[in-house]
Amino acid sequence: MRNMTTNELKRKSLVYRQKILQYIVKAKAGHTGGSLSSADILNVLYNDVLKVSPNSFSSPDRDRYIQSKGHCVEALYVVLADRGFFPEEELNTLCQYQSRFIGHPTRKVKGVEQNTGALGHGLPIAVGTAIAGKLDDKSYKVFTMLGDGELPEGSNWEAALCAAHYKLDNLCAIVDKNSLQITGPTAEVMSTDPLGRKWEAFGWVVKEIDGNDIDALQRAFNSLPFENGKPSLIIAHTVKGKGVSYMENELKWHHGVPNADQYRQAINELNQQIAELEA
Ligand SMILES: Cc1ncc(C[n+]2csc(CCOP(=O)(O)OP(=O)(O)O)c2C)c(N)n1
Repeated sequence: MRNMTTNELKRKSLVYRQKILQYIVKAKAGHTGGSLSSADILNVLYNDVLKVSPNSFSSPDRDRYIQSKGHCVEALYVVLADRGFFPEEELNTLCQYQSRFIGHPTRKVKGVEQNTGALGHGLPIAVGTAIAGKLDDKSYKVFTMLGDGELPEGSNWEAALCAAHYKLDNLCAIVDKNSLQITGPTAEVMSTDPLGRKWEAFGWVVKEIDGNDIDALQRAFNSLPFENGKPSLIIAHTVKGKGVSYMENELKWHHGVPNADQYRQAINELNQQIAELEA
């Protein structure tokens, strides 16, 4: 946790978006759209919510964040580098032969709690970690972020049942609901709506917010747990490709890599948004 103003956080999200693109271009690979949609969630978590730092990362009392939508690792790496878990220049090796910065989260990178990327694993691990916290009488909180296209994995729903059964009010799951997945709109590939009512039926307390709104994210995280004795779910409505006009809501940017002209335009657009924020 750092005491940053909301405006500082908003600026940080824009810089994070630039860095996500920078390292995806350098690697010539990456999950662009879903990293951009989730940048604000990760920003608020790591700069305003999570009690974890490079120094406390080995402490049993640290808060845990497990990234279930592991393919969007570029966003996580950029935020972890900014928080000092490793030197940012190491991200220049992203996806290169023998680099530990592979295209999905790996515990070889300091700050990463769990190896993920096969969808449907993060929530079950988060549930186990939250149960362990209760058994050990620890006060840490457990957070996990899922994609809406990830939710059809059955393991999520077993974990959802389990979290309510064990009254895991130390657990918060965030669905980055950008409404697109890899092959099409989530509603067409495998509809998950009405999403909130499904989770409520499983015993969770649900809040729906604009997941690209820093204030809304801060308010939601500040009110955890939403109810004592129940796990909390934030449905974060986001825009895939957020911040770059030609990427927003465009399926092909799920894992598209911008060419030189596209990259220049994206950085310019984000610079423009930074200038507007500072005006
Ligand atoms: C078990 C498993 N099946 C399939 C995939 C391939 N895959 C990678 S990303 C993706 C779509 C995920 O969509 P969503 O969770 O909505 O991610 P976002 O749109 O936020 O990037 C799929 C099916 C995978 N990584 N793991």
